[in-house]
Amino acid sequence: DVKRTRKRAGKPDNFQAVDTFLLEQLPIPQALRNHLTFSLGKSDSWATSRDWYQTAAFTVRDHLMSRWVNTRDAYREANTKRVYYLSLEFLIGRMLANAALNLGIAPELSTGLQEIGQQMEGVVEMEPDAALGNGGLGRLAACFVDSMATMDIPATGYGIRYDYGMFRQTIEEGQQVENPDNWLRYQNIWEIQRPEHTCEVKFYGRVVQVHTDHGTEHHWIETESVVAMPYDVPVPGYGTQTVNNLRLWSAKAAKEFDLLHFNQGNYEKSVEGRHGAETISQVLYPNDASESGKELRLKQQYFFVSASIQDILHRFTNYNSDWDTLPDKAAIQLNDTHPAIAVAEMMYQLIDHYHLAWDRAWKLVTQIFAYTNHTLMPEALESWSVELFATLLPRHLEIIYEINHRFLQMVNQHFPGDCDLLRRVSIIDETHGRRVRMAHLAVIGSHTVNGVAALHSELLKTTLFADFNRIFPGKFTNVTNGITPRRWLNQANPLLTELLTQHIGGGFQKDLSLIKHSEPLADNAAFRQAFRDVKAANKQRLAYKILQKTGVVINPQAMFDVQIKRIHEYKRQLLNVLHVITLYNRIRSGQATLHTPRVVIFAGKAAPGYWLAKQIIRLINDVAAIINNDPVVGDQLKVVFYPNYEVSAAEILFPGADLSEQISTAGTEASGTGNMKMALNGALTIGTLDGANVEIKEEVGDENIFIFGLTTAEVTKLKTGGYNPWDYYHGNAELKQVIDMIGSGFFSVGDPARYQAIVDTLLQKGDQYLLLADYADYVATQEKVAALYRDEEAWSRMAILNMARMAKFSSDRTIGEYASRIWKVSPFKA
Ligand code: B1H
Repeated sequence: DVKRTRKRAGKPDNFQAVDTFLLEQLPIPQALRNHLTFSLGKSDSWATSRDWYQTAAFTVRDHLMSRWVNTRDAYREANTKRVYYLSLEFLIGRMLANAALNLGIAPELSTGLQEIGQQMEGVVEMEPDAALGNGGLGRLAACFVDSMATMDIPATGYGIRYDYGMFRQTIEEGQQVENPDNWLRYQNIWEIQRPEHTCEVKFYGRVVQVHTDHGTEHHWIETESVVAMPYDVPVPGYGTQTVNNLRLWSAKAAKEFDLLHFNQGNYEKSVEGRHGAETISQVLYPNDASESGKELRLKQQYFFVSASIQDILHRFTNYNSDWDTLPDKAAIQLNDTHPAIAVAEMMYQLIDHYHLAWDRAWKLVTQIFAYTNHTLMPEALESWSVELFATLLPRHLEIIYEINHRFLQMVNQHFPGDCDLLRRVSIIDETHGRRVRMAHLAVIGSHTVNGVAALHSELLKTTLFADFNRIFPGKFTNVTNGITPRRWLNQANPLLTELLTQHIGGGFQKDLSLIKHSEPLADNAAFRQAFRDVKAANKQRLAYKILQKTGVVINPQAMFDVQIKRIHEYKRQLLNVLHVITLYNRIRSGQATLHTPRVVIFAGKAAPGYWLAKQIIRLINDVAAIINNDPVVGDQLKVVFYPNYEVSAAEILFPGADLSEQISTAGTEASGTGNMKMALNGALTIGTLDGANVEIKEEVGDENIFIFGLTTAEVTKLKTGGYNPWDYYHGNAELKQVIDMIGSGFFSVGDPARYQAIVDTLLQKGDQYLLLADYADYVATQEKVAALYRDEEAWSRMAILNMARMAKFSSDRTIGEYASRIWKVSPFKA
């Protein structure tokens, strides 16, 4: 409190009372004109569409600023407990329309732009996506910051300001090509550099022990430093004054020029050193759900974690003097193990820098940290070689050894003599060379560990973390994922938003439980018609985008069957392809024309090093080329690969979907969130009992979802009993025909071997994800889907019920659970 007074001294008492700002009071057309002149230095006779975007962005930003400033001042003033969400990914997308929506000025902006001859839709499209994430995990972080601001939870997101975000995908001759995402090429209006909050981050060097009167001190010396420069991004809540902060760190060379090299006249060498430091924040690793194992990735993790923990502790010491109150002021959530080094970093700073005793520091750590696990996939579980750790972070390796030593001692006391248990739970994996297991560090350093859907959290307790669940009973819990209804309903689907508002009133944007009031409308024929009209318009919009991006003409009357997500074997895009080819064969054999025309739409990126996933993309495009150009097929079936799936594309794709494909092998998809986005926008789901599909089924009712395939238990049983894909291949003539076509070059004329590897994974290599086992049920269930689609009243009734029963999947509900059960923070109104 003493320090706070000191900090505030020198400011006039009424500083905060200045709460009316002239810029916000200007009529929007006037504000737009001002910015065009005074911020861009242009007149409308030579303004480009990008200029208009920037003009609009500056105008909306003016409406954020005072709330952003006031929110920060109010949190400081009240010295409130805060949540820190640490994530290597924030997949935000575009901000202009979202900020305008959340601030409640979207209609004025739209009419204001019209008055000066511009269309909102076109202006919005000039903004590059902030694609600082891979997929679901990164988008979840973006939905969470939106919800935390909307619910007035004092929260800061910490991440990396990558110079290049997720690569941009183009399709050339059917194949994925990765292009750099130079999203910062033009001025980024949504960030403000804060050089006064710069931190120093150290790497390499060695540790020496220094004996003092107070005991042994550890000095980490001869290190190399990198500067962490923060850029702050405002996160406006919906229908509230709260604007929270997202702080993204950028790496800068510690010395702009290495003077030694410079003085020796070696100008190039001095610039090289700078380059080395700045590569740390240069690019997002694009390996969704599998680890890269690269030294630079560990550097990225430590870089942003160290800067963030320094920032958190500086803020704490500025306003507090008793370390034991730290858990009353800070809760830190680890978004997967990517920031798990924070556990060691907090110990390092508390002990080596602030001179706390080990036990006191450790108690604080375990009261502050919580960890969210997002996957059971073994290839995603992070571990770093002890040698790399020893080189890059020698002091942290010592700290991890000490944490591990004390932990194993504790385990040994509770489970005496169980050496195998000790080996299994140790932070150090001794079986694959010596490696540091980041998940073990995260579990041991956290008070709570959660999975992201009920099934996933149960599997965590019974499989991956079964030992830890015995050691720490009660530490493991579930918090089912959610999505923000601001972006994924209101912004993406304005027509549906308007229709809902007419019938149930507004308010569901902020309280999605209100959407249940649309349930009775499922039985209202006029509403069903209006609902179908909305879907038809969204399909038109999507069909037009598809034409623009791919040149494929599609029939908007057809069922839009949509699978959009990262390309991964476990997500089974290949199973969808097997079904597509089955339909094609049925058409060709003249068995019956398909009574339900379909457009099967795929979108998603493959990790650049994941060769088989890239082959799957190529196969989809090859299959599309054959089917789309076969005159026998005509309008009955079309296949589309929509390139460069990103948040802004998702906003067009989800509202245009009739059928949502959620077909991962049971037990592999931790949650999924696209499943929620599609159901909320009135698509029906065909899916397995995996991830959050299970809870979607519970909400919508068994009769309103198409579930097929093996359950998790059946998958395990089949695998342990010895699964043989050949049995299914020989037992199903249609399946055999489809696989033989892929293997014989039907879709790769002149290059019959092209898809040998795909066929081999299904037959020779054991079909790890059980596509063949689920094929027959999938095809049969698709027939039921097709039949229902022909009954448009029954279909729309069901689609309305899906939408009406999605309340649970608001990320506001999710954040409410984290806040009360894990973070122990309450809303604070600025
Ligand atoms: C999810 C990841 C992920 N789980 C490693 N794990 C990464 C792992 O770059 N990496 O190293 C990046 C991402 N992402 C997803 O999280 C799950 O697969 C989804 O099922 C889940 O909905 C989503 C959010 O919880």
